[in-house]
Amino acid sequence: MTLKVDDDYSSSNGENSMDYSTSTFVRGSTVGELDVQIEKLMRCEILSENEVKVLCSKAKEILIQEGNVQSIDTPVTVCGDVHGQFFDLLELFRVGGHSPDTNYLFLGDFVDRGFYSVETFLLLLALKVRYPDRMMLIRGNHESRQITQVYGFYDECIRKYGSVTVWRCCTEVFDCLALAAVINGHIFCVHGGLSPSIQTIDQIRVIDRKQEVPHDGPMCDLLWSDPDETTGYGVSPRGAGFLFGSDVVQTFNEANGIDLICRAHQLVMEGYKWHFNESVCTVWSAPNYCYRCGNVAAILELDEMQGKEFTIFEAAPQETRGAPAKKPQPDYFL
Ligand SMILES: [Mn+2]
Repeated sequence: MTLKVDDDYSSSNGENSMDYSTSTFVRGSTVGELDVQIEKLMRCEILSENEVKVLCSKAKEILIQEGNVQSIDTPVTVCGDVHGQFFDLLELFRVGGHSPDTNYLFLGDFVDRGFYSVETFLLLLALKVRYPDRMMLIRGNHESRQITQVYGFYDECIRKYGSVTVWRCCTEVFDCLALAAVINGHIFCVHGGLSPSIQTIDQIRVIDRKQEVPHDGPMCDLLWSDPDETTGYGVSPRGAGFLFGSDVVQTFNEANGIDLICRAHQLVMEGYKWHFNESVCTVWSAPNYCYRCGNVAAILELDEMQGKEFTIFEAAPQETRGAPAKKPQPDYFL
């Protein structure tokens, strides 16, 4: 099968209850070391191969303990695809608040397409290890060995490290990422959408997720499907997942006590989009996608009073970016 792509912590009171003092040990290395790595990554500098190995192994330990469906309380800010657009991720943090002051849920597709998938993914991962309850990461269809070999992340790892080691470490982390999240028990969050193989959220909880994204089946569908003006399920033009209609959403939401499905996966020029009488929303967090689409991006801020607010942001100004934006675009951008 040919896979086609795109184109298209909970602290319930928001208080810092943990002690983040530099003497604390986080799984074998000091918080101080981790903080230094985060500062480095925030400057868009890569970590050494050895640092990546250690970071990935800590991240796997944390992620594998999480359920397939993460339970999250508000306040939390939900973000869509980032796709290696590192300087736009910094813009996202500038607009949405820095971690750990703001709790985040990222809906996957951290890598591919942009020039800085390595720095983007490692920064999010370092923040996950540093603040496990305040940084939630779930898997997108690009967090896959097959897709990253076509859309840029693999090549970027080879270019920046000269070997496949870092790519391999990262893909092992991908296999540990959760598949979905439920906020306050009533907002279902997933990268793509629904699956004809899944009627209840409990069915997602029992999937064996620790594997490469399969070409079909429930795990694949969650990461690949899209809402569409259709009835029931339809064939997806992406070659994976399904199109799902408003009737499917209504049935799923009623069966699971859900009143909103929040997903990413599709470029929307306005940064976010409501579907099906506000029972589904798409959040897209890669402004000027692929450095050429001209779209704005959005994040969805959910507060403790059931309030929902989309905040729009634009691409980081050119002068705050690194030089590589001027490099000729590789084929996979076309
Ligand atoms: Mn996607």
